[in-house]
Amino acid sequence: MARGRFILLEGCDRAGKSTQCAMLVAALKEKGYAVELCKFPERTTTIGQMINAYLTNAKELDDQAIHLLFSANRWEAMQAMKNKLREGVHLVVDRYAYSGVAFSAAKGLDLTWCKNPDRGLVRPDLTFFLDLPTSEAEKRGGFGEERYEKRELQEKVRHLFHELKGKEWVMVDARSSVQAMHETILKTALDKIQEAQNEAQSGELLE
Ligand code: 2DT
Ligand code: MG
Repeated sequence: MARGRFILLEGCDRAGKSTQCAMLVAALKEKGYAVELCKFPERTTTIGQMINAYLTNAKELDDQAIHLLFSANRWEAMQAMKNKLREGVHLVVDRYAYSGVAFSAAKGLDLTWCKNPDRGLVRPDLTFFLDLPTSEAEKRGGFGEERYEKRELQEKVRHLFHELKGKEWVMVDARSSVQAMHETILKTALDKIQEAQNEAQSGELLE
């Protein structure tokens, strides 16, 4: 059996990541695939509750301390994610280490320092980047409710995402319609899943 694929959606705030993740999970399920949604920060764990308190301005933390909590929140999910992938379950993931680095570095922390705690995390097989100009993000509902939803910081975060992006990232213009974005994301994800199944089959022939 082919290992599950790790499909990541990253991007600016209000770009539609959560909507697209939900639509992708639903579409893959409908096609009969085993698929689960993961979201970072995962606010339900003990570490996640500390992160939530920070983001909702209920608690103050040093920039370094919150950075490490975001990373620890990924590490505490790692074994379960690896097990799922091994079982052939596809994971659709809403934000990951790139958000971790982009947001903390945008606050002024050293880029290499920011990257270090996440080294060794399982690597995504496919990364979509939902790009949205900050001026557009601001117009969308809910912007400004949480700690990081401020124009100046968001501009820096967007700039850092563009610095971090790998050649293999799939760029999605988040000004497009929800349906158009979904169609692009679904098609690319299905191609990636099919590629994995073909690889697994050719492996079997050689055994
Ligand atoms: P959501 O709005 O998607 O719940 O994110 N963030 C996220 C970080 O600063 N570091 C991280 O490692 C992650 C995963 C981005 C809440 C905010 O948390 C930021 C927005
Ligand atoms: Mg948010």
